[in-house]
Amino acid sequence: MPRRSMLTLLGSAGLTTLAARMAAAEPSPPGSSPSAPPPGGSRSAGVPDPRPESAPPASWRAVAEDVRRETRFAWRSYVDKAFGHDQIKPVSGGFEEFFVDGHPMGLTIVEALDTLWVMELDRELAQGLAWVRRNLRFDVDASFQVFETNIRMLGGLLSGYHCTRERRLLELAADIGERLLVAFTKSPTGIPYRFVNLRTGAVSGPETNLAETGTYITEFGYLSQLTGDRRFYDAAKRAFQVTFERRTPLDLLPYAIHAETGEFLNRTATIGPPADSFYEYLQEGSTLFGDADLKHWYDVLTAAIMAHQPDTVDGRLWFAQVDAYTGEVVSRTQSELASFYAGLLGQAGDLRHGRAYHDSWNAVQDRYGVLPEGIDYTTLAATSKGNQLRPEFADSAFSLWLATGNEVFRRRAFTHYQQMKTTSRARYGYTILDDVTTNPPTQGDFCPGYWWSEQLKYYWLIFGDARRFDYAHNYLSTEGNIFRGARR
Ligand code: DMJ
Repeated sequence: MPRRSMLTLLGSAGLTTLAARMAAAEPSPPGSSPSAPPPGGSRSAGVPDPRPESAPPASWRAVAEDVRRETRFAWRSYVDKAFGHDQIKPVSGGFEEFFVDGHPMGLTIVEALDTLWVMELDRELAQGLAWVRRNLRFDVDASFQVFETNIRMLGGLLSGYHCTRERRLLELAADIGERLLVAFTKSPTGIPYRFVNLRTGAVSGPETNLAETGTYITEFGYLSQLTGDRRFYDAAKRAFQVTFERRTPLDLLPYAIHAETGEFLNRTATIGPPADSFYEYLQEGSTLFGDADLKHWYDVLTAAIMAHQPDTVDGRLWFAQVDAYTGEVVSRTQSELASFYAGLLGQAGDLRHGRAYHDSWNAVQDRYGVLPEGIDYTTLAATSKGNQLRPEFADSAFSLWLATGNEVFRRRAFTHYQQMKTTSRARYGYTILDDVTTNPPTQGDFCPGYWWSEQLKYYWLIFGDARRFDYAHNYLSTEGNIFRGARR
């Protein structure tokens, strides 16, 4: 947030009222016991001791300034060691490309543009913009993953344009949007292929999934608004409609789908990957563009999710993976990426379940310090022990804080930030962790592009009172890109 993202349309009076309501009525998920066990109450062998939630700092502004300092440190390392390459390797000082081996696209720069702008790191922003003007071209004879290119490159260019009004960013956005659109128009169903050759328009990868077919409407819709060309919005919406119309009799969606036949390729429904941002973009698209169809589709699918997937264990709310035709539970593991869903529920108005689900993930943060990539939620044991420098928990904290004003979410984001500094800081920036269960956690050597677009920005916005951000009216995409809310 997913992930995930965004927005409140509440003014400060609304924030106060909601915060008071939340404080008065601590939510508990359906079927939960009235007194949940303390965090770590059902700890299994080999799992680290729980860590207490951080006390609030003396000055939130000082924390925000610290975030800004760390961003500048990481940016300088990137410029020094890897400028123009997609991603830095912060331990060794090397680099790697994300889209095509041997072909740098400046991914980190594009992802960082609006973050640098909103942090008022204008010198660093100028360096990034100069690189983009001089070097970024999309006439590349190679296959690009449509989903990643959309949320990262198109989204990064659009948010960069929204913040800076730099004309070249919009030209590049329109160019890449046109090249990605082919993945939709060449599909007999309108469900996009997974890959497109940016130069030739050759498409490939018809076996796809919900996240990769339904995470376009906010980038494509914004591009349609800026260019006056409806084709982008219409293509993204059609892919949603075709998928929605094929839902099972339970109103659930299996996550794997074939772009050419429209047939589902499996039976499992999940709110996590590879479905997650499909639901996010239905909700956010409906709000952003006032589209009643999108809202209806979101409501129908969410009602089914809430009827069949909630699973309460030890008083904690989780979302099981279920058979989309029978509702039978098929897995009680949960990806860290699913933690975005707490924020999505909150921004869609279901604060009770949003809070409850965030509480569940907070218990995981208490236990491990840094969330592992995957857990068995019946024991909280790590089923996948790394952490790819993930933003979802902080994203949800930001969304729920915006929606409620409740300080508990800001403190959780503060813990997230402190843990990241303690475990992921390296000589040349911030890196992924290979194992969060060792003491200290084992570092890998890679900084994903989304880190520049997501958690740095969430931290800055939630800890500081950012002058360049409109806290009442805003929109952040699944990649954390700002499409609404820049205060110039
Ligand atoms: C980001 O690229 C986006 O949030 C995407 O929707 C899924 N998650 C990653 C970061 O974990």
